[in-house]
Amino acid sequence: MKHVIGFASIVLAMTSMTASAQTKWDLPAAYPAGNFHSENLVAFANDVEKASAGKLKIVVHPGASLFKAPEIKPAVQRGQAQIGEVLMTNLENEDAIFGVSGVPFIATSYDLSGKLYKASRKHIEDRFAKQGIMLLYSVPWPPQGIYSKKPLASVADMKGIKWRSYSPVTAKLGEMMGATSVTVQAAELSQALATGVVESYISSGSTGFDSKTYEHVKYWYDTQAWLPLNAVIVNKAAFDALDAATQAAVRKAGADAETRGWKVSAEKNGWYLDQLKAKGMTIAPPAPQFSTELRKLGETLAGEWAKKGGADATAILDAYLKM
Ligand code: PCA
Repeated sequence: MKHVIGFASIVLAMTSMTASAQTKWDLPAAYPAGNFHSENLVAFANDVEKASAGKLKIVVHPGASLFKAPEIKPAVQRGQAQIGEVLMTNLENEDAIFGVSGVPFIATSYDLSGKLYKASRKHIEDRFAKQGIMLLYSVPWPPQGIYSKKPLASVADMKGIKWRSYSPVTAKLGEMMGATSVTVQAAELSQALATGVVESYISSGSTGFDSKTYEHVKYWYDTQAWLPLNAVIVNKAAFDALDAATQAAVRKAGADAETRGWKVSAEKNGWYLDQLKAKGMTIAPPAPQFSTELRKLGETLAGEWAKKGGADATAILDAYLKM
């Protein structure tokens, strides 16, 4: 018996030694495992594990399996998750500046989005920092276009349509077009389409593909309205608890993931749209009238955003326009 106890305590001591040698972080994410953002997170986690010689293991939990989209930021802030991926426009009710990449028709290409990100990054970083959060890296979704069951020639065609929103601005846009807006996060979108709760929404080819929107919807209008950014955020206390070499590994892998993510997002955009076409969808530019009307609504929304964002929003837009 004495021998058994002795053996057990040796095993226990060894286990706690391994535990202290390796730190494990959970990384909740809201999008499916096959999505390019999620694949990039896994590549990032692998890079960190390699560069830290196994000292830091980051476990990616895609598909809103650990926390639902709106719960991820609070979870990271409270330290329930050490790191997580969030859609920044979702945070815009908290602070307009977080929503800058979701303002309609300000940055409508990868090139312009990159500039807007450059102009706004410091402002966003400072806001997160005040909440004990570190902004590690950011990657855009492909350009946003409008999915619809029926063909759309003008904003009037949106009247009374059941519109899915994913952020405050997308909800407002739906209402301005006369649609009935309901907020549904990506993880519940397939079901909302299947049950008829949703018949139209604005998003990328990526989310249309992931949610099998093509099973219910025939049209996607390539409005290129904006390219919203996902951000990977870290609990600062958890980061500070790492040794300097591991911190450097996280920063380096984050910077690499950012470069890779922007590239893959742009490359895969075409691939996603091809998949939608292959499934029988019509991918088309918006009719001139529809396009003009949408831009008008966008101007109103951008004006409201600039007002809410105050001096910082003005500083961001000024810097952006000079780039
Ligand atoms: N997909 C996400 C956000 C933007 C996008 O392209 C979604 O529709 O929820």
